Amino acid sequence: MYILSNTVNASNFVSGVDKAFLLIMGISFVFLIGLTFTMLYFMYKYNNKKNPIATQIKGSNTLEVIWTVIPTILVLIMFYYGWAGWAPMRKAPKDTFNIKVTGRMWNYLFEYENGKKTDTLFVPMDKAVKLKLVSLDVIHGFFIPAFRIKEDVVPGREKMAWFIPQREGLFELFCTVYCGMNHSYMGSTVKVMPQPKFDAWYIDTIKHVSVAVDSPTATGQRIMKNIGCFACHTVDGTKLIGPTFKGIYGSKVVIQTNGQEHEVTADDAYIKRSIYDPNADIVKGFNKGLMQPYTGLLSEGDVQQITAYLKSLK
Ligand code: HEC
Ligand SMILES: [Cu+2]
Repeated sequence: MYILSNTVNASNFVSGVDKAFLLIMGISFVFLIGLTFTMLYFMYKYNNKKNPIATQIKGSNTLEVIWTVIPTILVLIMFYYGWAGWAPMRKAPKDTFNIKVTGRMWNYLFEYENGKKTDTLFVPMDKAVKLKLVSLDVIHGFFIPAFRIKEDVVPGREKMAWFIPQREGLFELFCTVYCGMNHSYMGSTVKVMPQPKFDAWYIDTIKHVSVAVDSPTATGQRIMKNIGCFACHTVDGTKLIGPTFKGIYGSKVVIQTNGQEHEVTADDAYIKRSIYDPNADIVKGFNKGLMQPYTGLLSEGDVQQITAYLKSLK
């Protein structure tokens, strides 16, 4: 996969943000150089040997005015460029292509208005794209550096971001907030396609993350990979944040329900309950509240495919 590193005009916000950044950087640089050299010059000119008696300046209106007015003007200029770059980001145009972004430990899920769901963000080129950002657990940070788009994704709130992608290609997408052990898994990609190509991709789908594949268990595995189950579960016997799936089907599991310990057999119903309502029964030795319910994200059919896959993990 080739990620574009040249981001000139990758989105409509690049020039505004870059202008503010370069201006502030430039002013800081001028001050750094200016102050350093002034300091060195004064050290030379006013040292004790050359200038034994120090001159005291008491009350100078000229100086007061200079060091009040000049910084004020500089700060206002910086504010103006910052504001001019930021304000349009808060006001999306009316006609947008809408995508819902769900952040959770540890992946982003992108849902389109036709029901398509992906783990890579697909967007049409030269069209305003509006994102609705929600988090199911903790605060995540949605960041597409090439587009100069960054927005906190806060649980219990709905945030908005919009942009017009202007270059075809692949761009990086990050979570900027350290959100737990596998925070780095939240990295993903944005794929920008010209409108006709995008349309073809958009129409040509079945509803779910999955595509039908030959082997009876491959679909389940693919669904789980796309939605991020393997951030917390393995299939090789290793314990991560959640129990391993190796040999899970039909095994005896000790769980706690409302603090009461008891043993159940991991059958279809148990697996379904573990996916839709994971915090009702907690597997002994694991923590509550880490796995979030997948209600609405996985259909009954998806759960059946997942169960079929888990059954195959002897
Ligand atoms: C953020 C980490 C995390 C993610 C992501 C996650 N789980 Fe879990 N899962 C856990 C933890 C922790 C437990 C143990 C506590 C409990 O029972 O809720 C668990 C328990 C389970 C169990 C019961 C396991 C057993 O040994 O009895 C099943 C089944 C399960 N998860 C399936 C899934 C599936 C399927 C997905 C993806 C759709 C998924 N999990 C995604 C953390 C996660
Ligand atoms: Cu995150």
